[in-house]
Amino acid sequence: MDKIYIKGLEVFANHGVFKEEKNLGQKFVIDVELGLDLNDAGRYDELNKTVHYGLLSDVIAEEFAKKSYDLLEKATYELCKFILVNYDVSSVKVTLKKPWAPIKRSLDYVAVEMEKRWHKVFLAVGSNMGDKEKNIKDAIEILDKNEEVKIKKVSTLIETDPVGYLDQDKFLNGAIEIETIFSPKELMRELLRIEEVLKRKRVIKDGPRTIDLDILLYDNLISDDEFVTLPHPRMEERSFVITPLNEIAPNAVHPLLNKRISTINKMLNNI
Ligand code: PH2
Ligand code: MG
Ligand code: MG
Repeated sequence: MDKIYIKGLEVFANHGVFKEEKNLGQKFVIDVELGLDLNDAGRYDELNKTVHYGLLSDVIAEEFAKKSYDLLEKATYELCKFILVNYDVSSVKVTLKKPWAPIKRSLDYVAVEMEKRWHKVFLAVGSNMGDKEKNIKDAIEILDKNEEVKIKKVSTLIETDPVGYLDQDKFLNGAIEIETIFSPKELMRELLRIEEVLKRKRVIKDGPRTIDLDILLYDNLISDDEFVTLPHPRMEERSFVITPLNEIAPNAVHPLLNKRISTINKMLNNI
């Protein structure tokens, strides 16, 4: 990945745990590393194909001094998020140094460093209660309003027979491609929150629901975490997941099976 660096940007601001730090302020030194594709700017010599580092330095300085946080961690995190959300970059690394930290020792500085980026994620969506299409549209709209999520593709919604618990209405199912700066856990919490907003009640396992939002793939991550198991454990067995996913991402690769979605789709649907 190509990089743009801003190193040693000095900003006077009021972040700190102690009230003296909040009142008096102090010097901070910020290093920023942007990860982005600079090929076209290199080839065509056009400013609008890259990020203007002069303007960005001013905006960072202004944004950073606007707030007063307790922790270097919080100030660093917020700066990463601000840059990812407002600039066309795929990753950002911020190092935040505090050379005048109130420590009665001789030291150069204390610092926090964080790296954040946009992750490519595929979601499954399903509904078999109430106005199914509206439930799914509403869920997508709520997701889209979140600045930490970008909706990239939405599949056709297909009607499917219930799988597992059979004594329930037909489902409407689809797949969604998003980019997000949420971690898997944060994304799962956000999906559960949206399910709650849309009045999902957990009564019967695999039973009727106004909305179900599942994380299928998160980059090519493999995880046995109980809260977010990745890839989604039963996705390759479920035609109601694979069929819409195949429409929007036939060439995506299942990182455990090491097979493309198009291949899994052919095996599953006997094509
Ligand atoms: N979801 C389930 C269980 N069964 N069947 C269909 N057709 N569609 C679903 O989304 C679905 C299901 C558990 O999440
Ligand atoms: Mg599900
Ligand atoms: Mg679910």
